[in-house]
Amino acid sequence: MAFQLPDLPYAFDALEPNIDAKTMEIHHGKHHAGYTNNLNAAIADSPLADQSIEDILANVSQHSMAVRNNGGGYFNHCLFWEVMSPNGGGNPDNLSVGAAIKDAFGSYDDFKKEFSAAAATRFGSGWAWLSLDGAGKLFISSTPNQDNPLMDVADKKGTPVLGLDVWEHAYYLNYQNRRPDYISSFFNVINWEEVNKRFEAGK
Ligand code: MN3
Repeated sequence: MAFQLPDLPYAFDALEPNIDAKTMEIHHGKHHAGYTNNLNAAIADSPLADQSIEDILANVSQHSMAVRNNGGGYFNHCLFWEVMSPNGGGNPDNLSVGAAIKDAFGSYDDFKKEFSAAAATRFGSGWAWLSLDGAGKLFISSTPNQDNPLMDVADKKGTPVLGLDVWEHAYYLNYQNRRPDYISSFFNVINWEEVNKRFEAGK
């Protein structure tokens, strides 16, 4: 069963002005579609074709770079669309993930500062993550390229509950070189209900 490109859960222009419609259309319809097609080509007629994406990523060091790059790209963007919403933003103080954020980072503002720094200082292309570790505690990390914390090659492994794409293709049309402005806008569209769902499921 081949992996499928999921529909965006909202219209291309739904996240404006934080993320523009043209960027969303190309990002979903070209980039994410490309990762999906290339992943399917890379696993075709191999035992990986019957595995879940999570299982593939957990042993990614044993697979080809095509599986690592496109499997990561497939999973990461599936998560990324879901953790944003036109009704997003605000803070998660009334959710259990909000309590866990306070516990791990001191306050929502401290979390925001640390997550933003991880996203801003990732050199070149990659992602910033909020993830659950094996002990059920939240941590922030960043990964290069299309790597993620589910991969056995990650510096710090865990279950991602929030991710931010900081490849230039995610923001360049609207923000050009102003990655910090894009990061700051991302907080206006975070779907905390979805992040909380992933947090509850991952505990
Ligand atoms: Mn991307």
